[in-house]
Amino acid sequence: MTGDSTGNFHLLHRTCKLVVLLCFLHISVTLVFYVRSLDIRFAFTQNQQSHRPGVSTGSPGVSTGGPGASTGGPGNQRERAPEVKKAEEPEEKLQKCPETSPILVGPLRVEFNTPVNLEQIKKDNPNLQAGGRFRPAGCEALAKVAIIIPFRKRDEHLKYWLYYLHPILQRQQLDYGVYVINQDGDVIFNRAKLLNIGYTEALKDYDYDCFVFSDVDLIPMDDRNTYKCFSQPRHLSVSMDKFGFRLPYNQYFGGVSSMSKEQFLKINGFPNNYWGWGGEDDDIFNRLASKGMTISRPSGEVGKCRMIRHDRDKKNEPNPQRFDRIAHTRETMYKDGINSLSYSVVKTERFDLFTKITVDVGKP
Ligand code: UDH
Ligand code: NGS
Repeated sequence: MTGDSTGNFHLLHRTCKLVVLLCFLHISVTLVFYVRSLDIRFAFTQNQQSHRPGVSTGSPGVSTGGPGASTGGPGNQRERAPEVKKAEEPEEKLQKCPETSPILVGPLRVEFNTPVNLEQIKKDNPNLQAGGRFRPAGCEALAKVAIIIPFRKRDEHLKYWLYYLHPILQRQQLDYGVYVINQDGDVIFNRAKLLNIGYTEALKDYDYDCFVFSDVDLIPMDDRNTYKCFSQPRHLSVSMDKFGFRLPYNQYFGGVSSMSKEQFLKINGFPNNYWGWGGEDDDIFNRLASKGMTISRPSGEVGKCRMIRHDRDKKNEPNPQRFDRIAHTRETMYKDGINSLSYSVVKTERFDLFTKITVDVGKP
């Protein structure tokens, strides 16, 4: 071997060693960063689960993490490195949902000829939580809405209501719960008192700020008719098929309406002494008017809805006292309302699609 080739060999040897060293250094640095990123992602997932237990994370139809989802043990909290905290901070608070949900579809086909069943409705709405609760996944809902349904022996209607309304309410990106207030026994029906009870009971469950009061047989025909509250009390069922898709009279406030907690309390809630059919919705209208509130309504097109046809219920005959009562709302509303409500809860049942509260409302 010549001196020249020996020199070349040494140079090549040293270059190789340097390359190997650089490779090793590169792999080590990559490995360190990879392990760190794993740690951050793990900590972030745990943080999300512990802040939003049981809340769906997909758009309607996609679900991850049910009520049983892990909430992260205290050990994991202690092991969290300071830089991990920094990484999760911007993710902690979800952005507010947009004023108008981007996933609405507009007009809907509503019919009551095809039977629906609860098992199928459950499968179609996998993101619901026990008791018929829901929160949108990707954003913080603008309203926390309790939907109150006065009820007795209308199970077939309730199935259609759940079938149509759950997907609509989810597309409206509401943080909502469905409360069916079931009047126990066979005493004459009292719709407005059941609504007062629904308001009271729902608030024991969650910090709702908006209340939608809906008959069980009314289905909206357009999901742009958002079941939320507005700066004025809202009448939502403004163009019903049974009235030829128009308001029966200007002051009509029956069917489906919504009120914020503040608006509801301003009128001392609803009357408790309308036993039987009719007039309680007119009394509510009088209460609102006497407090200087106006009625907000969607357009006739957006406010279209269908009623499930049915016969008059037993024990809900027209109330002969209703005309006299609505003539005196302004005098009676301060002593008859949420401040004078008395009832007892017979049973509370948390079903997958709704919470059913059976109540004893007393008698006239
Ligand atoms: N409701 C019940 N069970 C009853 C009575 C009323 O669940 O026995 C509830 C239900 O949510 C219903 C709401 O109270 O949608 C209002 O009932 P309503 O009887 O005052 O009003 P609706 O428009 O019927 O349902 C009015 C009489 C219809 C007579 C039809 C004759 N063809
Ligand atoms: C009015 C009733 C309301 C009732 C409305 C529509 O006459 O309670 O009809 O009734 N007021 C009085 O009786 C004082 S409906 O056609 O939906 O049965 O909501």
